[in-house]
Amino acid sequence: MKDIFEKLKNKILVFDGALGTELQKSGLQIDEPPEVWNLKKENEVKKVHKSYLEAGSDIIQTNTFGANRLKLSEYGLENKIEKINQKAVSFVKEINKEKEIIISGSVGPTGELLEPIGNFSFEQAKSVFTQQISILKEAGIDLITIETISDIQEARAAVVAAKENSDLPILCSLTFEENGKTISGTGPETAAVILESLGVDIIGINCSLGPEAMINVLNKLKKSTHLPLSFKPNAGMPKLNNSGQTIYNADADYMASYVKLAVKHGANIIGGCCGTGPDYIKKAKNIVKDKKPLKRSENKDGTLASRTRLTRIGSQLPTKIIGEKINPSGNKQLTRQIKNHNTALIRDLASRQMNSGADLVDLNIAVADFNQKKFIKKAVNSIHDKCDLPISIDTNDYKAMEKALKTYVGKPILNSVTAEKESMDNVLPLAKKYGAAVIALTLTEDGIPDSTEKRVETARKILKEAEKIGIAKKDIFVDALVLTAGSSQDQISETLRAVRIIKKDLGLNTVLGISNISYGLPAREKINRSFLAMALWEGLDLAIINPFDKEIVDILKASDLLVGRDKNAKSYINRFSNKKEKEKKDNKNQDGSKDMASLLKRSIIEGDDSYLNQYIDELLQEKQAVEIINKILIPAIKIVGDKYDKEEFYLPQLMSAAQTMEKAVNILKPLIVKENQENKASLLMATVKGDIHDIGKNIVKIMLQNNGFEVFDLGKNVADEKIINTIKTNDIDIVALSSLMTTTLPILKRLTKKIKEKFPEVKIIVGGAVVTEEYAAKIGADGYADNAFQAIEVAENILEKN
Ligand code: THG
Repeated sequence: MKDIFEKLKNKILVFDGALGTELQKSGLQIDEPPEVWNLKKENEVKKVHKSYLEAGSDIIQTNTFGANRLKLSEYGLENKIEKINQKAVSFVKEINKEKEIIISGSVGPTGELLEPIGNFSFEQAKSVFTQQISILKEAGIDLITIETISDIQEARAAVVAAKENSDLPILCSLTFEENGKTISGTGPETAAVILESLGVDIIGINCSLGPEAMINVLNKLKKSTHLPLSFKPNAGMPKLNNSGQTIYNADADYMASYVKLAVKHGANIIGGCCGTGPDYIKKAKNIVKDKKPLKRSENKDGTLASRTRLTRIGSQLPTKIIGEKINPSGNKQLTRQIKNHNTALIRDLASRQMNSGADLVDLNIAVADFNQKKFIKKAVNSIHDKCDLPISIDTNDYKAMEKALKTYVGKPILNSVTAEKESMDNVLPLAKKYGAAVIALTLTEDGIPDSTEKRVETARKILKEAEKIGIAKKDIFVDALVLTAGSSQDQISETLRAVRIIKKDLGLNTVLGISNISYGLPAREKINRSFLAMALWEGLDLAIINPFDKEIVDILKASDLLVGRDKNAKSYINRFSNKKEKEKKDNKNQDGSKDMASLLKRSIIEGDDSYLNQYIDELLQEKQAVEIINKILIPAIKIVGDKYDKEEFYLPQLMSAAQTMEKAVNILKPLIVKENQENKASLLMATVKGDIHDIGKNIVKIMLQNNGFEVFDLGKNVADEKIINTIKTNDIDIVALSSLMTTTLPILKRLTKKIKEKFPEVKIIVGGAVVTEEYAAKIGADGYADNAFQAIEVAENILEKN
């Protein structure tokens, strides 16, 4: 193989098309995994590879998409993992006689949902990827292609595994939904930033959508990363033909008609996913043959990200706030909670700082004689479900830092590294490995340098070490260290001057812990506010402050206008125009007492269970349990549904709202008088055989239970017989089936038919990402639901009709 990066410099490369759907044409059964054919029908697999080679593919992918131990174990094949992967590589090697093509080792998702959305840990996922990637590497692939990943956290685990076990180039390709985000809410720009920071070499998009919808995603990727881009659309959305086969409606000409556009929007590699074949690849090759890659330049701004949010930091952009309140120093209540591994206050501080204007939240759990490593995962996850801001991991315990890096979904900032050898040796490699930015303190083995010049020198030293291990300049933020004006007045101007020079001479972004300045002095906020304004004049980019001090936030916004970071005073006007000032009654009654109904409603919407018991107890003094459910909880969850539909909320928020709702209902249930407790109907839920995704189904389940249905949940990947038997033994009224993968659509059809034959009175509802209303009608289902809220409506409509 020639160097892929060399080739990418002035050529558009062509990937292959689909393997699975091609193998189905030669008889692969729908519930048979394609990888089995590496053992049973190797000639058929080689035939497909060869057809792509002849069509002009520069990169050919091994038949190993589902060849990880978890997926294989669904078919009892986990013991054959070596053989299946090794043979797959040998097939491509065998046809690659000229050694011209790049052998791409295909690595698909584990099929499990990672924490905090699911229960599978980062470590568990990493271990599954490590095993498969190590086998593929030994077998001789040229490129690791991690693809069809819909959760950025799973991508993180896979990339870290790949980096840890090989030096091969890495292509990481995500799957986006019609709304232009991954299923768990990550947009292309955010994904690009996270993947780039992890050291991925090529970023890609594949599957799920046809080429038209994918061009928009590509366009956004193009603007947010300078890395090469890979583009592998499906041949449109899958449909079923009359004999039950999955078909794709887009033909080769239609697919090829988008190739030119894709190149124009930055694609460096073109291929196809489900439903595409050699005829399309041949046409694509012809089109790109004499096309040159689009030139793109690197964005030099600093970037941080959460799962759903991207924050840019730079001299031309508004100053960003790091909220400092999650810090036990001087806070007895927080200290006590941290010692008890209680996260209530951390959650509360995270969401309140976000609502007060913080752009990031600092997480500091340093309590004396306390094992941070044992608690930090819980602490990070408590921020996850309350607040979608990037975090600053403020600890000097390297073990705890690593744990936080594994847990946090996004690109956080490490707070901090110093110029001490031990610190640089530990922190910098962690930042590099897990894709984080880093705050560099101008601190040496001899303490804080006492002059501007020595501080700048110290920053330069850290920069040099960081660049040595490949950390980008834009990922380093220098903190020239603020001492208290109470004892070190002469140091104030040294710190401020250092900010200016570090920006000018080293070209690095800067950060300061503003509140340090007033330590030990009275009326601290006045000093903090004045000092902030001075630091902003020097060009400070990131301010660690207390966002609950509305004045200091206002001063920051006003200063941004004065120093030219707020073009046309846009955000200043937006913040201080009359209409904004008038809003916010903060859930208070007219007499100033707290309105418990609003607080409970807000808890559900924000997915916060910290004070559920308290709110419900108070409400029960004057309201019936049924009334609380009907008038407060159900309207709250409807608001969540609306927000989800409007794309203001994503899956994690939906999940945590639904879980909070469930907890509230469980508190109230025992109090409801018998007659109201009767279930409306019994309903069976399952994800059909072969389908291992149940993220959507679990939400629907909670919602249905909360709405009075008795739910029998059989889980995921459920065999037909088990479903049939449960209908019989539990006298089921409604069966709700979901399918998230195109390959399981035919099973949905088969099962619907079986159920209708045996139990004509039982009603069937179907749903899931790949199911359409048209398809539901075609297979004879009684209802179709697009989301959890519709599912309830549909189920209730069915009952009314009976
Ligand atoms: N640089 C960097 N990181 C930092 C600092 C810095 N992290 C910690 C600190 N300095 C910034 N954070 C705080 C947090 C709280 C306070 C000051 C700075 C503080 N707390 C009150 C006290 O200690 O008395 C108590 C507040 C309360 O009761 O809630 O002042 O310089 N990179």
